[in-house]
Amino acid sequence: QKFNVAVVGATGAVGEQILNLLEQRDFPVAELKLLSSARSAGKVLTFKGQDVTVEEATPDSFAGVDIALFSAGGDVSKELAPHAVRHGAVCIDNTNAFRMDPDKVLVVPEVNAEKIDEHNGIIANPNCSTIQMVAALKPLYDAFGISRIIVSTYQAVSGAGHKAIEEMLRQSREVLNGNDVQPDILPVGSLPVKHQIAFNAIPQIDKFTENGYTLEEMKMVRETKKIMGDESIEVSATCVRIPVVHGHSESVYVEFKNDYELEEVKSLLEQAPGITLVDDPASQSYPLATDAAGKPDVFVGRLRRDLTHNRGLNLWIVSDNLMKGAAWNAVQIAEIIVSKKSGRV
Ligand code: 11C
Repeated sequence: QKFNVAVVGATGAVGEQILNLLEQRDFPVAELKLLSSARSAGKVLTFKGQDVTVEEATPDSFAGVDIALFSAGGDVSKELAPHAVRHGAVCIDNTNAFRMDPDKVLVVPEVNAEKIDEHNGIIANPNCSTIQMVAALKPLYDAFGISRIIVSTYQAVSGAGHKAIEEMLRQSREVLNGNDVQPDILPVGSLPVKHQIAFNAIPQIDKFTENGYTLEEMKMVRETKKIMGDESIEVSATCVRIPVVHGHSESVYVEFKNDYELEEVKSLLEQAPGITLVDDPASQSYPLATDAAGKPDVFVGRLRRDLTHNRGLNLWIVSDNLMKGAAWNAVQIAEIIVSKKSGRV
């Protein structure tokens, strides 16, 4: 059985990876619709050797579509996903539009795949920095319970799209050539103040909220509780943009409810789906963004018992933000949906 698939935001950084994955995974596509804003409409992309012209996304673009993957920004999803649902499509939405809506499920297959069956037409894909953290912590949560998480992130510029990547590379060349830098996009394109990202670390991702935390930080707090299905987990986050192109890195302190052994943690992570353990200080082996780039897994290492709390564990979690953090998580969900529709599970 094959399915009509629409990719909304096909020319963006995430849309590009979704197309690559649909091709590499030989996803059962009958007809593929590539949709975008009016600005990008008319571009020609290639899928399995065939040229496909990008069309402007409108409420009627979804007639006959079975699965629609959205990654064109929250406003586009809010406007168009309900129309896709009206036309009978299942939407997998990569934006912040529906994540915290109590009627919408928020899914990381390694954590709560069972929620897919409860969808009302829209399945929300979490924020990249949340996905990699919960995927790594889930097996530990199941074994020991989690009372508290304190996370600091080191996030790649690709999380802010193609233009942010170009800006980082351009600024790096300017600095190396001894020229002045004119920041243009980061930290937030729509805000008036911009900061240099080349050779810098910017402790702001997305806008500030009323409590002094940024929206990115609050996404990590709220989404973690929803995906884990446990409002009692205390989460505190500091999110920082660094001049890396692909791959978010995270320093995570997790406090368990029960006692744990480090060897048990290692063996749980070794067996966990989608997780690769890279943890050998003797050979200086630990996860690196440059190794994670382009790969689907979440990489975990630097495991060590906290020096101040016996039930505390420190770890380093790295994943390609455009892969497991966005496109791969969405395509994984789509694969589960088509297996169910085809009666394969
Ligand atoms: C970043 N995490 O790295 C953001 C990108 O809510 O899906 C993803 C934003 C989102 O800038």
